[in-house]
Amino acid sequence: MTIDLTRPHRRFNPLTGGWVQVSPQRMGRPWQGEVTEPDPLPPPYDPACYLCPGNARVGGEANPAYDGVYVFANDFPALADEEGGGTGDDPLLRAEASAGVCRVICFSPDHGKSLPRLAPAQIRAVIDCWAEQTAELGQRFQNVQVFENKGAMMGCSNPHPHGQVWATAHLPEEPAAEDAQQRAYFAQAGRSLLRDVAEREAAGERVVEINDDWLAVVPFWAAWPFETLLLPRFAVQRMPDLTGGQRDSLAEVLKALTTRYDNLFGTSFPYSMGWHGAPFTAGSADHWQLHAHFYPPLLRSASVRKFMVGYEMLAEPQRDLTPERAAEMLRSVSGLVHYAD
Ligand code: H2U
Ligand code: ZN
Repeated sequence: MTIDLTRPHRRFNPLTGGWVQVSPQRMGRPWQGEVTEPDPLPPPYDPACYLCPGNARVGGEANPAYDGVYVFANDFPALADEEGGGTGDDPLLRAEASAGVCRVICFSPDHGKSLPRLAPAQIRAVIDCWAEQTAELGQRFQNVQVFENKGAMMGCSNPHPHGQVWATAHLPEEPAAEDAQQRAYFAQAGRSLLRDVAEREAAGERVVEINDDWLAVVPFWAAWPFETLLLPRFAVQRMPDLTGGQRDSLAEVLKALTTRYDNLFGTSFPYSMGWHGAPFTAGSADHWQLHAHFYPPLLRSASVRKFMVGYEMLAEPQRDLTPERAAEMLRSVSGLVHYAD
């Protein structure tokens, strides 16, 4: 590299085709803005929680006394499960119908235990559920988006560990951009973009967690302070294609990565995470590689968050903390013992 990465520079995100402004010299600037309270650690059962076993949901329906992973149809779905009609023909006021399905996935009956505090076998059950949902909904919909909003800071409505799945007949913007970028790279290089990234990063300074099958790195082009990219170290296009062994080793990496996140600031680390796999579109998906993104908002403590505002909204994402320093900080805390245990 011929440019000085200790001075202001921009980095390219080959997965989306976007750029990020990196400003390492600003790390020391004083902070006089918002300070929010960390989320308190919740009890194992909350009688007022609409996701706990046996409790009534907002719509009135009661959850069964479930003891593992529990999936239900979202009572307030963002999409309608039937084909609407057509598209408008005004090029300036354009709309198109969108159909889909929204479900909620409770990770475990324990209200107080988020992913890092679940046993590996329980995390494996969550992975199996993600894979089943993807396979089932992929038969009817082009895109299946599995994700988790965690923490009030990310707009999560409830601390009970849960995620969501939204399946849509259309391909939404983020996966569409990744589809185009991976396709172009594959056409030009004859190899998978993310397999090349995984190989390039495996021995490098941005690694946070690694085992024989999986690699978690702060990507070179990360926009969020402690953003990570979770990559398989083998070719795989979609979650249902993972073998039992690959799911077990994924459970290990997920537990270790989320334990590091929580230990970093001694708080239940908020984030939005989710999976991107090949869409269920006709034609070859050879250019695709399955992966997960973690986008946490915290910057300097349990209460100081990064805002994506002025310049980010109007120009492009910007960060002060370098991805290399973020990876070093995540590596410096335990991935084995959670602060609350
Ligand atoms: P969050 O993961 O962002 O907290 O969203 C939780 C989802 O749970 C949200 O989409 C749904 C909301 O519509 N929900 C139900 O389906 N039933 C309920 O009783 C409450 C919340
Ligand atoms: Zn609960």
